[in-house]
Amino acid sequence: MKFIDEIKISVSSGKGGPGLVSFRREAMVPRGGPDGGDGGKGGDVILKVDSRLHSLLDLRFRNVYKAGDGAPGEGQNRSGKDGEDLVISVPPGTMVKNVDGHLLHDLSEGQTIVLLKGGLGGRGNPFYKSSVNQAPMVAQKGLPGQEMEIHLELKLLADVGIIGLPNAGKSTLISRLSSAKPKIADYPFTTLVPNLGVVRFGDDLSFVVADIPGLIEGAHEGAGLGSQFLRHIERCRALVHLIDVSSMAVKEPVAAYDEIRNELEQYDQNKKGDEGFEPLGTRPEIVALNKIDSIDEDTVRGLQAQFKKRGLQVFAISAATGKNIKPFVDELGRRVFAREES
Ligand SMILES: Nc1nc2c(ncn2[C@@H]2O[C@H](COP(=O)(O)OP(=O)(O)OP(=O)(O)O)[C@@H](O)[C@H]2O)c(=O)[nH]1
Ligand SMILES: [Mg+2]
Repeated sequence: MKFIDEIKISVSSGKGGPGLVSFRREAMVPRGGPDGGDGGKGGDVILKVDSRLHSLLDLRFRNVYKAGDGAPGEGQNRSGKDGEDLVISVPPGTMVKNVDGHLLHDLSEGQTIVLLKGGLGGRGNPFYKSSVNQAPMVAQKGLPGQEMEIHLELKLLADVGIIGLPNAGKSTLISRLSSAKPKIADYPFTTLVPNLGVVRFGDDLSFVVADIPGLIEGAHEGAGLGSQFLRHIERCRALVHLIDVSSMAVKEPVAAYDEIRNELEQYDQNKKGDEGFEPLGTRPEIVALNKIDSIDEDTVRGLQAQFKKRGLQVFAISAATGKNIKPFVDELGRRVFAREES
């Protein structure tokens, strides 16, 4: 089971700017002393943890990252400008390894590290001035930057778990929401292990959704395949409870809903008292009625009303056609990020 997001990038810090050879020129001062400025320092490569990030998705589009070089020194003892630091934002939990797989850093919330320092700028010619050499014709070169290839790895934890009976369309939904490509088929128990997908939200946010094998009655006692994976959703901030509302569904929508809810509650009972356990039953839940492409709109409205009457938040979607997916994802994203802001 691989729940790891990983990328390989090459990073380099900036080189230092060269120092300048220059002499003061002023009216009335026939032979001014050396006044070549120092070169600017090269930019550092900095890794900064941004808790709003949930994946390495944003780093996929480039594989070479370079900080700015320092500018050359200038006359009148003016130092060259320092090169711009390169700041790479990564999600909490990102592990930084070298090409040999050796762990260099394990970055957690709030951390910022300088991975590579920029080269120092060279000194201008005043540095070489001495009693015997009042007019040095030399200045230092800047020091080179550093270069390295790194592997970034992130163990994914799902933010949202999709639960439901077998064949409800959970895998279809995750393939609609993300680039995950799970197996989809028109029979139950297609999914044997959980799939994770990274969902883009807004311009620069993303969250992780897990599709777990279908749950059935008795899951809390180990029936079916889903039970052993319920623990994967223990860390999810929100649950999507997916319900097949097509005529092919094995259960009426409300009965299907109750069956799964009952399993969650039994699971919670069994786990009650375990250290750090937060019940699944009280987790924020969004009901998604799926396969609405296959039934008429009145029926959809009637079903929605039934769920609303029970005080549930309900969306009617089609994972297959994409209908109503946009507002649904927006709500999921709001749920995921709401807690962090508060
Ligand atoms: N008409 C219609 N069919 C859908 C929709 N979503 C999924 N299906 C079909 O429903 C069947 C089951 O889909 P899956 O995504 O494999 O369901 P699952 O919940 O992951 O099933 P398990 O992994 O077996 O628990 C497939 O034949 C899908 O093509 C939908 O929105 N509309
Ligand atoms: Mg599946």
